[in-house]
Amino acid sequence: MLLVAVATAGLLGCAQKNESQEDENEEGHALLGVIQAVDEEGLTLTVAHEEIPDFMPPMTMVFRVGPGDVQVFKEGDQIRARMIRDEDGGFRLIKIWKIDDKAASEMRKVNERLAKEAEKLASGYYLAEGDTFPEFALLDQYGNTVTPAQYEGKPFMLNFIFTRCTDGEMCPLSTSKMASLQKMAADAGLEKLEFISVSLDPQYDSPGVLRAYADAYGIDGKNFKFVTGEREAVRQLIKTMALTRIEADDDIIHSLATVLVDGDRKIVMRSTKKTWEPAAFLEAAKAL
Ligand SMILES: [Cu+2]
Repeated sequence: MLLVAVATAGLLGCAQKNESQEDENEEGHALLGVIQAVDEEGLTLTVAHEEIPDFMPPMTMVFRVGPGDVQVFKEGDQIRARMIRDEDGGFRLIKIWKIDDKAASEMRKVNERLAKEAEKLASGYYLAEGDTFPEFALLDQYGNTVTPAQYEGKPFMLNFIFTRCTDGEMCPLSTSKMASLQKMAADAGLEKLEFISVSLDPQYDSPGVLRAYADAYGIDGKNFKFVTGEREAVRQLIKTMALTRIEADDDIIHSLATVLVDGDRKIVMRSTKKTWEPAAFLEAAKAL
């Protein structure tokens, strides 16, 4: 067991401490701490954590983490996570999120506007071609905030996926097609076109999980952001796109929406089919 006892009481005084998105029945223990070291090769984070009530006093420990987590986080980051035990008894952190009150409050302001836009839609209505894509603020696979406002003057492709999706015809195929469209656009000299994939599973898809997912597909993250964040913001986005999303056991049953948005944030092309064609979107993007 990799335990180093260090007093770390009172490390975190932030408001965000209590704003985790955890459910009562989530596995493991809620953990708050500060990263002391990142081991990229060993895939571990050394974290000085606060007391875990009824389980562990404050101490500094080495935790196993995912391959994306060692890319996203750095020494000094304040984090919240879930601590679980691997089968061999080793401690692992999952669902790791950086605590950043300033960024969180700025994102919340944007997402309040998103909620207002979603509320304005009468029931049964969604944003279609010709409508303005709503504002949102989510975190990408680098831990940076993404909002459509950052894309002013640049068209973007946007779709919805989640990393644990096992239906080969749904998310895995969509991601492959987005990745090939990214290549096709680059080959066509369409440098302005950007790509955004919104996670349908923000509770599981932390920035580190999305980082590992993008890497597994060999995706160049320069103009392709996988985003996640506030569950409520994702829910509102789903509503504006009229997506189905039903949680069933460990799975999420969902429909698809793939849109092309122009530099003025107007939706110019929208498909809800599994069979959406990258070539058709490429042609539409070329015409912008
Ligand atoms: Cu899926």
